[in-house]
Amino acid sequence: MSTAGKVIRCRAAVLWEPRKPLSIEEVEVAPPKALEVRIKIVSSGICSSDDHVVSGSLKVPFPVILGHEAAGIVESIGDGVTTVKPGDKVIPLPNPQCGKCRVCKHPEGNLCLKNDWCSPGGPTGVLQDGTSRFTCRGQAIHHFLGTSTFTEFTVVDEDSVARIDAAAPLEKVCLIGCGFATGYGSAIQVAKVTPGSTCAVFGLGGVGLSVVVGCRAAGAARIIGVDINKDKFAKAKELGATECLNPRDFEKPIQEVLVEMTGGGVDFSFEVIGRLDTMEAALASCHMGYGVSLVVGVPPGAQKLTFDPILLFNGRTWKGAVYGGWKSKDSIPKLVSDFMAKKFPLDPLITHVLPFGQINKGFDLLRAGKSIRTVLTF
Ligand code: CND
Ligand code: ZN
Ligand code: ZN
Repeated sequence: MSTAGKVIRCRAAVLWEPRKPLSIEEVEVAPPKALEVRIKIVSSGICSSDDHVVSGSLKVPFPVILGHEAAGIVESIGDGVTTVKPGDKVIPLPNPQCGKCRVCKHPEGNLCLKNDWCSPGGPTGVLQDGTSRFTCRGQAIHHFLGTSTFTEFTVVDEDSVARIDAAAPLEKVCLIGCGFATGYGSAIQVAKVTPGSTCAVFGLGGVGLSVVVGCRAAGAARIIGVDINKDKFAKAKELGATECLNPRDFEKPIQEVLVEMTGGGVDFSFEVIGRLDTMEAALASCHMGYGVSLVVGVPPGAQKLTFDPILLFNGRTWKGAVYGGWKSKDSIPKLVSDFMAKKFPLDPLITHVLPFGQINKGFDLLRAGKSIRTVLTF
């Protein structure tokens, strides 16, 4: 029997307040309003950005349903939706592409002004019409990054969903919804890594390893992975890192080690952790005169950086970008096609697959540094 137009009762992981476990609850998911899409989630990765909310370092309105790296199937659509239809395989987009705002119209920009992240005063946790589609125990539950994928069903704005190849394996391509797209795009199209170049990647989690994959695809000659967890090194080398360093093995700061071992500094560096000290270390690791450093890790809330501006004056470039610079609705389907054409792997990034009900175990594995990506299956 069709569920279109009806409220769906299903299981979702609700985070009632920070620093608590997620709670599997029965929630009500309202039908999509005009220009909205209801999606049956099939798989969802756990990204560090979800954990930043749990730990309290990323501030969003509570209670909330987290999750933003997923794949699913359209269950029903609201009035006026033209780009997807029921039955389509889709990826929800934590960075939307409205196609109409100033950033979407700019050839280089991708941080759509409809992204809830850009709301003046911080994230609102609601869809574009200003309301939520989730309730639990009589209370409205907030959305996260316009996606909320730790639930059997979610509702998103049409700007926040892309139809993908009907043959795509959803339990893998969910990683293209955030971590892979972010890391890979940061290397190939934000930094624009050049053939023969030397790169340093700080942080070898799911996003950092995707930067490594991007650096290799761009033809970098030397890719130096930096992480305090040496257990990440084998996978980094499998994916293209030529060397790996643990800053704790050295007396001097890691930026000095990198400058020495590269004869003056790297061409491109990436901070993929989300810490102020490593952001500055990554910048200082670049060669003066032309080095480019990219901030990919989400900055910790309410903290400021002091750094020596001579680093910039001397010709280094410091950039940042969300979502790998991709204009999401246009690019995500192409990335899925590239995966289907075997242009890059995703399997090495998936270290664990767990049923949705074990979501807290998935977060524990991430925090303990034991997983790259856990994919939850529904
Ligand atoms: P994950 O936690 O898997 O990886 C982080 C890695 O950093 C781990 O391997 C740690 O061992 C390592 N690390 C921690 N501290 C240090 C240190 N002091 N020096 C060296 N290495 C260290 O995280 P992830 O890969 O899922 O995400 C990485 C960051 O990217 C995180 O901040 C996340 O929020 C962010 C991100 C950004 C975007 C975007 O659009 N820009 C999208 N998704 C995630
Ligand atoms: Zn836009
Ligand atoms: Zn993410």
